[in-house]
Amino acid sequence: GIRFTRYYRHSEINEYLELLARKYPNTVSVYTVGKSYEGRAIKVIRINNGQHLPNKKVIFIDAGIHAREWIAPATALYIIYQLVENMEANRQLLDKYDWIILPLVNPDGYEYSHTNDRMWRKTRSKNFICYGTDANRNFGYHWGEVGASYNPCSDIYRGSKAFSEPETKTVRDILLSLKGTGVFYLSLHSYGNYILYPWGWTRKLPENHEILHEIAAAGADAIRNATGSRYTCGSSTRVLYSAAGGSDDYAYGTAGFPVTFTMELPPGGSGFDPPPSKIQSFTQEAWIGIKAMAKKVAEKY
Ligand code: 0X9
Ligand code: ZN
Repeated sequence: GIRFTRYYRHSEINEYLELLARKYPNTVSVYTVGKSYEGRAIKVIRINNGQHLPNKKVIFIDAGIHAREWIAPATALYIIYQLVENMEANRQLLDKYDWIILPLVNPDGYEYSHTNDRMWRKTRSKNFICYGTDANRNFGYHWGEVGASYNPCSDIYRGSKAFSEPETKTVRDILLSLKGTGVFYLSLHSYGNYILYPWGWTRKLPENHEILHEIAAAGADAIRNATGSRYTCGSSTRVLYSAAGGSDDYAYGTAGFPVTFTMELPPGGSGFDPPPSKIQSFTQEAWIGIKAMAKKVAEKY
């Protein structure tokens, strides 16, 4: 079975999803939704309560947009593990929503951060002189307007155009396919202990910002009560910095998700590398917050 005592590689993550699909054919479906620049399979898992009702609302979670943020894919795997292997405990949330989870958006960068450069952030597409686009500056909502670079060698390179990367196109297509049924989009990143909502491209607040804040605060409160860890909640621009082209802004602004968050998980080691001994407690704690947020979302949408 899966263990949360080390970081899994891309092939192991995909193998775990396929294993669950074989073990639980009635509740789990796994799809290859795209290929990375270097040709790696990008897979999602869809988790259902077994009833397969039409037009069911969906929660969509992704992780690993940024290569070096290893605790994010680990958390996605933990969520998958809990939802699939512990269905009774999550009955309410599975009766109301199908959960679609994409644990590793950027497998090329993730593998590169394992084999060559631990601090790699971007994709691995070739530019004129440098490699990689910041996938979280590449989404087509106010793309490139602020907090992004047009220098291909920058760590926050926006790409040659919106959705220049196969990896961001893959997420875009999932988001658009969920227009109408998708109610909650969560993108897992690290680090800093933040629960961020739109916008990242402007200081203005979105129309339902009070509800967004209430949902984020429910997550932060649940975590603080369980472990004492503190999360800061607020709009990306106001509590962190402005940066356009993020997946959260696109999901909210174009794909019509009423609730979208970027969750910045805790630091460890030099920041992006919590030691393996921390994986279990960090992922468990994040899941407590995510469940609380999903329950709050269920009161509203
Ligand atoms: O800068 C980012 O892409 C995210 N922080 S990270 O340290 N993981 O790189 C924050 C993104 C917040 N959302 C938007 N700016 N849209
Ligand atoms: Zn990130």
